[in-house]
Amino acid sequence: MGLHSSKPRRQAQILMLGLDGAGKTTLLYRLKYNESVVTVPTVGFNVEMLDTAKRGAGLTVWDVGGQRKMRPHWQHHYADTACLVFVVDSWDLRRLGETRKELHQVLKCPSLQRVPLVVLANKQDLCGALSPAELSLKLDLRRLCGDRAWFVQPCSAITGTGLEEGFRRVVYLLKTALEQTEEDVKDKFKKLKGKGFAVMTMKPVLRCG
Ligand code: G3D
Ligand code: MG
Repeated sequence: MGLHSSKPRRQAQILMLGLDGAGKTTLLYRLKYNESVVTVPTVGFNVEMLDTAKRGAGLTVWDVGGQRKMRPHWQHHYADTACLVFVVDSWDLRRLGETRKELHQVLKCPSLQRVPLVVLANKQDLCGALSPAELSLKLDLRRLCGDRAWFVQPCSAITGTGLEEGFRRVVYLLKTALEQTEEDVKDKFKKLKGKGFAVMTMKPVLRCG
């Protein structure tokens, strides 16, 4: 398994976005290690590979920093995205307006036009977190998504609840599924590094689904 296997493995690129503090990095490493990790604000991006139930195929998950100053750089990751995962802090009602604005902005981009969307309604372990139905209304997802395939998955990166279901849903929704190989992923990785993006990790990972 991993980047150095002799047979090219097909990869679907999953772009994971969301405001800073939504729980993206915690979630990624909860999936990877099945334990909580202490995170620092992501400057640049993390990249991890997940296996899927489809033999010889995997997901490459790009966890891109969500701080305000990082958001203009999100667009550099749009190319070849097979599914967009947008992580929301369902408990922080004060940032819902900002969340909605950023999500709308991302979905307007022509290169993401037909890309399916999975919203991970994170932090469901906290009392007062919005349910998926409430979140869909607050983010105006039905209108925003139009005929785009989309789904809202409740989860908690702290307990792990709902994460595998969320990524199973990603696999289910993939349209341009699994067309790329690990060589393509390595090329993209090099190009982004060449543009001066900081990368925090790139390691092969776990089984999902
Ligand atoms: P980001 O990568 O989206 O910026 P992080 O977010 O993964 O760095 O998480 C930001 C903070 O939210 C972290 O707390 C993390 O522990 C917390 N967090 C992430 N997911 C959950 C969750 O599902 N439930 C709860 N209760 N907290 C979560 P700190 O205190 O380190 O800032
Ligand atoms: Mg992060």
